[in-house]
Amino acid sequence: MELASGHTVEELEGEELKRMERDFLGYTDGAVRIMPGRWFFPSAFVKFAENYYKFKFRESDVVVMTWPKCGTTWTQEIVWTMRNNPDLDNPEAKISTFNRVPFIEMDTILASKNIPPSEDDAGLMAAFEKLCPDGDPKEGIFFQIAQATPDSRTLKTHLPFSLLHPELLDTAKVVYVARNPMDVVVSFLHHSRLLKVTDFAGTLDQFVQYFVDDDLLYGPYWLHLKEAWERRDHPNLHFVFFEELKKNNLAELRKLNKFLETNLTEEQLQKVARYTNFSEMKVREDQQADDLRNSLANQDYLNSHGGFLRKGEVGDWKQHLGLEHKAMIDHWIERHLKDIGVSFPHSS
Ligand code: PPS
Repeated sequence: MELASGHTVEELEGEELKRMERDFLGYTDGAVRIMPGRWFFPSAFVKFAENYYKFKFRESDVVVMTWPKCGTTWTQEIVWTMRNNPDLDNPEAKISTFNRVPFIEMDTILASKNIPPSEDDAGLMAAFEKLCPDGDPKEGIFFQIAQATPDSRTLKTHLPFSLLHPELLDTAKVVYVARNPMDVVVSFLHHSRLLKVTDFAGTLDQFVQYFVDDDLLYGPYWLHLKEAWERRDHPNLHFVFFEELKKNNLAELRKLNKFLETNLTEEQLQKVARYTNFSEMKVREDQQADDLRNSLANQDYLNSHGGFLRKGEVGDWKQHLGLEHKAMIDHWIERHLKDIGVSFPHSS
């Protein structure tokens, strides 16, 4: 089967599918690899692939693009706040970032377990009915909300450039965030155990193996990064490292100020920095826990291990990964990233 992007679909089957369904209890409806690339998704991706590829970006859009767990939520909150709330007086900020910054392919992620029963989520459906009065929920609630959101949109995606509109970068601004793979693995393991859509039941060893085999949700991190890195000189692409954002926060915000053309004063940038630091965002996460987030999480795991904002640190992997895991990921870096020329600052 050929997709609008020219990719073909390979369905997982046989022993491989059985193994995946044993380790990821959330994969209840099959999974696919999108070729070339080996991008890995729940089967529902196929239904929405053309919508994503043809998604109409606008000149006023800012798209925050990352592989999972690289710092999307943090960056989208920074970008949204810089653009919409630099004096911290916009009442819309009370809505959770999850609902202010449309996540383009969320319908695909939720479809594997068909949760939440989206049409029972009153807040989400109210937003859908307001923005898409003629919309059909079956065609993707999140996708249609993203499409119908008025200017100036700040959008979130984990999709790689090759699965999105080829003119994305000539149309809209993209902020790409990269993070060192050791911390990404630890963060993604937490996420995959926390969320019902993945519900990872395996061990840390198995999870690291899935990572180096490029078999986690969204597929190869290195290829995602490569596609962005190759475009880094495009004037509409701004490349950020999680580690720099953490270490030199204000300096990174100044760079974003220039890229986004937000013209914020130093005082406003300092306000944004404070408002988006880990502890402040964590307080808001707890206060804003909405129906969707609650219904997405395994409650026992949430109560014992915490929510999406876990640690927010650089180098926390050292508390979790053993020498063998490090060697496997180092080998993965050597094999895939060395030639691309990306190295992660402040990570060793
Ligand atoms: S997701 O679910 O894929 O969109 O996750 P994503 O937002 O990309 O990444 C989640 C990790 O980012 C951390 N985070 C932060 N770190 C520092 N400061 C702030 N403000 C912040 N907000 C989110 C979050 O805690 C996840 O990392 P870990 O290492 O798991 O804590």
